[in-house]
Amino acid sequence: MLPHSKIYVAGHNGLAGSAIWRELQRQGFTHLLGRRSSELDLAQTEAVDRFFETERPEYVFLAAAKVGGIKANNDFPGDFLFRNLAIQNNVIDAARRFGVRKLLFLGSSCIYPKLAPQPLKEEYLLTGPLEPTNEWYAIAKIAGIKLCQAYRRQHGCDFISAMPTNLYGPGDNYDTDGSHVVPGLIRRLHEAKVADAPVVTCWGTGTPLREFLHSDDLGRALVFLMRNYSEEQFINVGSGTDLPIRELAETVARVIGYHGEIRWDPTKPDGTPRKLMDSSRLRALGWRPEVPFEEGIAGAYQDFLARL
Ligand code: GFB
Repeated sequence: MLPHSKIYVAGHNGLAGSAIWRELQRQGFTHLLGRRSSELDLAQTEAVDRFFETERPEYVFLAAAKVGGIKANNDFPGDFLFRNLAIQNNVIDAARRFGVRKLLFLGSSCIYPKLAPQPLKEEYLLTGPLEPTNEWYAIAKIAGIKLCQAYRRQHGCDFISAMPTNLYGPGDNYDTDGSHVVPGLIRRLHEAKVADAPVVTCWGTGTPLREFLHSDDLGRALVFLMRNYSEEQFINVGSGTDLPIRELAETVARVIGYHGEIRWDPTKPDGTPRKLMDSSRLRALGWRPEVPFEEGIAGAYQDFLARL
């Protein structure tokens, strides 16, 4: 990529897309393209084609997707499967037909089998059944990986895929029901603090283990991959450490200054017991995560307060 290359970040307002955008700006790329979903519905083939025909982007980061936490995934399986297939099919195929030089497709750690050995290596894909709460999203993401690989084989397209672990950072969705656990807990515990509530109840048992990566670290990894990686094999992007959700809740409470009791509601789903990525392939290329966890959580809380 050259400083003036035309780069389209699909999903540039989302958690991942906005981090990619900031990193591209930081590295001096000047010709960035972004469209809000109200301006361009990526699920509409004709609209996507018109955009590619008019703008002719040279590089594409495909970070647009219908995303959500465990409850949203479980409640809206049809939307998660259909919208994601439509968005990625439209963008990846338009990128092929309109001569995009390189495309990076963003997947998710939930593509791996629910009970795969840990840490999760790239080669564990499709070796067992998926976690039921998010299999619809996972199936769409697996199809996206496969489409990039198939177009590389059949058409010689330089399309690559990266699988980030659970993300958090500025610009997250702080909705209580639809969001992921970090923004969900930030909101829940902040509201408990403001209300001076003696007890707050969180979902599940608190025992599942999750690995978290700050979106700024993801942005650095993805721009690095766009510049340095051109292989069929998709690649994991994780921080390398995980912690129980219970410990995450304690960290968020400490950052926020909530001193009440945290209780757990086991009638709510836990999801997969653990999904720690093996990111040694990416680390061998020279990338390292930089944001310390508690510092990152404190920054996310400041972002939440600023958006209140
Ligand atoms: O972040 P989360 O929704 O995603 O939930 P997953 C992680 C864990 O946190 C689960 C627990 O065990 C939840 O039960 N949890 C506790 C909460 N309190 C809360 C809360 O207030 N909100 C939320 N959301 N969780 C998602 C997938 O799975 O991960 C997506 O559904 C995607 O498809 C994403 O892959 C990265 O890690 O379980």
